[in-house]
Amino acid sequence: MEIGIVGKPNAGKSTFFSALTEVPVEIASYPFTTIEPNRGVGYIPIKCPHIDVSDHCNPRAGYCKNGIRYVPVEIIDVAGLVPGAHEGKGLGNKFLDDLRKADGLIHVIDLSGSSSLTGEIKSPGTYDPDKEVQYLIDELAYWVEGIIERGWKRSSRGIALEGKKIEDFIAEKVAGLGISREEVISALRESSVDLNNIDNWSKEMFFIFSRTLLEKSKPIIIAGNKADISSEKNIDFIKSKYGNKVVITSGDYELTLKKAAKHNLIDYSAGASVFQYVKEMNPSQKMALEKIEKYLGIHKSTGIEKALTKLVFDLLHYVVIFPVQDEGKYTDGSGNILPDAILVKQGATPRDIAYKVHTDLGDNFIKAINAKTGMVIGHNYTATMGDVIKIVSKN
Ligand SMILES: Nc1nc2c(ncn2[C@@H]2O[C@H](COP(=O)(O)OP(=O)(O)OP(=O)(O)O)[C@@H](O)[C@H]2O)c(=O)[nH]1
Ligand SMILES: [Mg+2]
Repeated sequence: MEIGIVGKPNAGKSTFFSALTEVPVEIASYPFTTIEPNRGVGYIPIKCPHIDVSDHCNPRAGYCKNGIRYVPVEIIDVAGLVPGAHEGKGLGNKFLDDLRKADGLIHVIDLSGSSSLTGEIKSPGTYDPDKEVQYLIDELAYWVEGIIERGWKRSSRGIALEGKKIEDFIAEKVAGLGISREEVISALRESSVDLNNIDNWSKEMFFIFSRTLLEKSKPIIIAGNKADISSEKNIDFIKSKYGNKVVITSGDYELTLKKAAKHNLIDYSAGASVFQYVKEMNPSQKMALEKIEKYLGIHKSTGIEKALTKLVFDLLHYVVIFPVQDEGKYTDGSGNILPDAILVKQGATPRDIAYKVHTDLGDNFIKAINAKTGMVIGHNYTATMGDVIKIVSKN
């Protein structure tokens, strides 16, 4: 699973990335601070099933703290995207190719309205953050369009000659974007493009189709960021307009909390709504943390982990399951408790899960057992969050 962070320059993408991954990166109040992509691992917190059998578990990747398992997800932070990037404005849109494999995107917007679409900084309330939402979707669609249009005329003639189906022709072009043939078919249907005249698709047709394909293949959660300096009016507006597609965030506060926890000033778990003071600190540290405490009292969390969780669970429809060998002890062959927590699509069958664990296990699949109930899982079972599953195979 890979998630990309996108948005205009100075929206706070790298701060958000660093808060999520704890990878130290360059952060500054001038546009295009990031040029080369930053890569790291973020974590999704879920209740750990180890509490059923033990007081601990042995994660191979990620970690477990106070009964909460932190499941790893790859995160990429890229350069700022400006309006007209597809025509070469700013750093252009070529760098988006680093997001080809991303399953979904977090769009960081400056909810405080303190920066323009090109990243110019002014005082909060100067700019309209809602403008960021639309132009970004358009720019991403232009990027997809560019990939589809490459060599289109030449190869579209070939389709007619070879008798190739249009969906296969397009699916080959976009396979590198992680887009499936089924998604191509449904985007062709939904965008009502002319299937009998593909040599003469208008610019508009290409764009509508590309945007539809983008919506299907790369769901986007909006992070209404810099909420610590945003007006209540902006927060209420964005929440009411985008509902469950938006999370209110402060990358800056999350980064401060993570740093304070690292220096043992406070005890704080990623995504939590409270933290505890651990030792004496200087007055300015204390003041900064008290401000964050007040913010958490209102918003319940900094929203950083919540944005990632919401994207993966609610928009991408994934669940976390735990494969084990011993369904009584929740262990692998070496006695490790719940070593793996894997992300699978909601609705994955037991055999899909077996393949996700190991190709051999999928090929030799016999049956799966739900460790919590001890019952064999039927073919009509669909993976549910936190399931512990034993796969029985031929060898
Ligand atoms: N108040 C506040 N400031 C923030 C927040 N996140 C980032 N900033 C500030 O916004 C400025 C830009 O932050 P970056 O994280 O470098 O932004 P970016 O989107 O990665 O910028 P580019 O790499 O230039 O595209 C810096 O001065 C940050 O300190 C936040 O949540 N709240
Ligand atoms: Mg950056």
